[in-house]
Amino acid sequence: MFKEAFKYYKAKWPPPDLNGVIDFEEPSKTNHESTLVELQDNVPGLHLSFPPIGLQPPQSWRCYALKSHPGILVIRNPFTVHGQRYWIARSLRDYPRAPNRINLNENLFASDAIKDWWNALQQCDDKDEARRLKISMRWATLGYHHDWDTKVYSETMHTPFPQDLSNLCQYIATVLGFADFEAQAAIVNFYPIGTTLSGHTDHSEPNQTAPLFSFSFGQTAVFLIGGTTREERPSALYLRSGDVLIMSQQSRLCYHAVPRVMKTQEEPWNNLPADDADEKLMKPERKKLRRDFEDNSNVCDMSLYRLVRDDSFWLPYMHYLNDSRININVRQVLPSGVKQLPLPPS
Ligand SMILES: O=C(O)CCC(=O)C(=O)O
Repeated sequence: MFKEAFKYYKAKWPPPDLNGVIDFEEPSKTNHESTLVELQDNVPGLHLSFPPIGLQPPQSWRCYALKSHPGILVIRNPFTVHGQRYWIARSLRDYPRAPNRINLNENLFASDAIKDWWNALQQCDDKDEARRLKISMRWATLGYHHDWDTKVYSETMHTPFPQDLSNLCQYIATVLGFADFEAQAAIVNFYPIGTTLSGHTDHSEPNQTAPLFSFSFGQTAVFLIGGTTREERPSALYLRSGDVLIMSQQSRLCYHAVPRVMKTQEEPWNNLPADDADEKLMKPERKKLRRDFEDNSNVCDMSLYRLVRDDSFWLPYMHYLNDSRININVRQVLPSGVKQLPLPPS
């Protein structure tokens, strides 16, 4: 069932009928009403204030659950435009650098490693070479680095997790009632249009009860969520730029995939609002918080946050996003209260 659905939505010709894809932008469409539950009154932390810079206040979030897939939650783009730009720039400029790992450096000697992929891409004069460099970037790992061969996390492949991303997840987790969540590992997936991610479960984490947080930016994905076996029929949903998908409880270990990344009509990362919500968030009542951010520059890179407002800085990011999607997929690895993974037997 899962494989068939994957093939159906991946197909170039004939193109799939997308009418059955659950659309959080138009929740009242067709038969989705029976599938989608708007959660507003049941979100424990909707009253919370002081979201991290770049997030709208939770009172304005639209949160959904899927009746057919208990544990799947979706927040429809809770980011401000500059918030989206910040996370896109972090994903492209910063996360593919040491100490994080990237697919391009797998199996290379350290001396041959690409140290700064985004910069190399910007410096590349040869159009074909630049295209190759762009589309060959597929993932970066942060924190506990996913070992694609053994699928086992280890302390020897562990580097500090970015504090800003941890902070973002912690806030969203608290709003949704998962206050114990600790962000410890992430995969940043890069999807040029036409690429896919086939069906799999995420079961490498010793902690499989903590939820998984998945952030989408750029072009739109068709995302499949199934059951705990490949035999169950999956549901298809659109994940658009800014959407946050949470796999919790029964859905944490369910099969999922991205069979299609498709060009979107809307480009929320480019639509600078006439009424600058971010600017308001940085005004007097936020002064103390801003001071906290600046005191601890790790929590949010304020200089990057200012830079993404500048159109000439933003231009190369806009070009990248014209035909690509980015997904930041964050997990807790350790059981609550545990400080590190057991050492392997000697
Ligand atoms: O790109 C996505 O939305 C999903 C990514 C994913 O499933 C993964 O990294 O395990």
